[in-house]
Amino acid sequence: MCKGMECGGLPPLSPAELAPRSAEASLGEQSAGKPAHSKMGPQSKALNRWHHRPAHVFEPNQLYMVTAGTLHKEMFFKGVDRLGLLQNHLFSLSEKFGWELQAWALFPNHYHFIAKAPDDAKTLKILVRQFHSLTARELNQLDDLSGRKVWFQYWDTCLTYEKSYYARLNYVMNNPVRHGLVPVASAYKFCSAGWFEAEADQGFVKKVKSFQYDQVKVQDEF
Ligand code: NI
Repeated sequence: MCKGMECGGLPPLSPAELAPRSAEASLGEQSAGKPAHSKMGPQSKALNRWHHRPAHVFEPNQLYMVTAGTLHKEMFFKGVDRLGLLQNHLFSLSEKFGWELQAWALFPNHYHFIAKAPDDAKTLKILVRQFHSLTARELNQLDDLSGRKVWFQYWDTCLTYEKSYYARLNYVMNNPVRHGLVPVASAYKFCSAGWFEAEADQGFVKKVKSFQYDQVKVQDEF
């Protein structure tokens, strides 16, 4: 039951499921080479969709929700190129570690995603750490600010109940609306809502949309 997900030495924010942790640690955010003071290259072009289909079946103890925010909630990833950078790395690292994305919403100062774990859920920590270090490094190259700390911390929640899974799926898919960015979530490019509506069975879409999510406890004051 969600074993192996250790709480990076910080106290839980709320019972059991929310465990904050710092994800930057050893990989650091130092730029490896010279800062490339240039516009985004091929990254920005590849705003591809996640290619897996949405999952239909709830599997206890295999689904995780992750939320992370930037340091001081700064809007570091403003604009299509920078949000695209986040999305590209999220997609490729999920693939690399065998985590199947089910929902995501990426913003200039935070993100949420829900993913299904591979056999070894411990890789989540490495995935997030790499995600943060790669995106911070590229951002810092763009801004010519080598070594700047970009990410603050992240929280992951193992979803143990079916209802809480559906409610959180709905929560994440509607997050761009909650943050006042678009009237309809599918209009926001850096969220899974459009993909979900297009790829999932309509019955499943309807089901997820029917779940209330006002009571879902998520770090989301951004
Ligand atoms: Ni949010």
